[in-house]
Amino acid sequence: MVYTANIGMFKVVIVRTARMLTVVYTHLLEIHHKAMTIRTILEFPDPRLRITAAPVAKVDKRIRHLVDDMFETMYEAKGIGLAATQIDEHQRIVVMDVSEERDSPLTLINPEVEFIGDSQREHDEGCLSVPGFYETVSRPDCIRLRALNEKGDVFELEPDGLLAVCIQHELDHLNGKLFVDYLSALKRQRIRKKLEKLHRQLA
Ligand code: QAP
Ligand code: CO
Repeated sequence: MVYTANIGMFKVVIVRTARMLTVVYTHLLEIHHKAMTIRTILEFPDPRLRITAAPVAKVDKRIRHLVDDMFETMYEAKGIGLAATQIDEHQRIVVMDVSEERDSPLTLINPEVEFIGDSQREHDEGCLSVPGFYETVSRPDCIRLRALNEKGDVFELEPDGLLAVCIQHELDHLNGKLFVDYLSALKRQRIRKKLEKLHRQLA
């Protein structure tokens, strides 16, 4: 008798003979399709962070693969959000996870944001592309989001708090904008000089 079982990512083939129950071989299932890559994150003041991303025409296998790479890259870097622009892919895709448990992935493709009401809120922001710097930014508090998910289905959200801040921050990336653009020219220049120095030392 031959049995097969899926245990995690392994496919196990079990052969039963008269007195033995033997696992004769295991092999990786789906590893080819699920292979993910941690990608390099561009850092300020890299001019490629200023490129406006193009809409995704069709959510296909290649887009889903890119989304997987983005999650892998974001989680590895301990980020809560990453826009495709930050890994030099100029398509309108964002991945996020603002949960403490790191178990609530959210994919936004071709996101559109509308501001509801006119209350603003201040929040400390950082950015994987501006490592080591955190500054207070004021943004609209309540928004309505419309986007496609990784299956290509449209969905809507009316987030507030950290999720609303993060969505606006990531959508800015797709338009070539960074949180440092909301700071004074002096603060922005200081950050740029410090990062340039760091990049020279690492080169
Ligand atoms: C955007 O930013 C954001 O400097 C996402 O050394 C941040 O994930 C929106 C990070 C705050 C709203 C509030 C930054 C990781 C991650 C760093 C991030 C660092 C390591 C930033
Ligand atoms: Co950012």
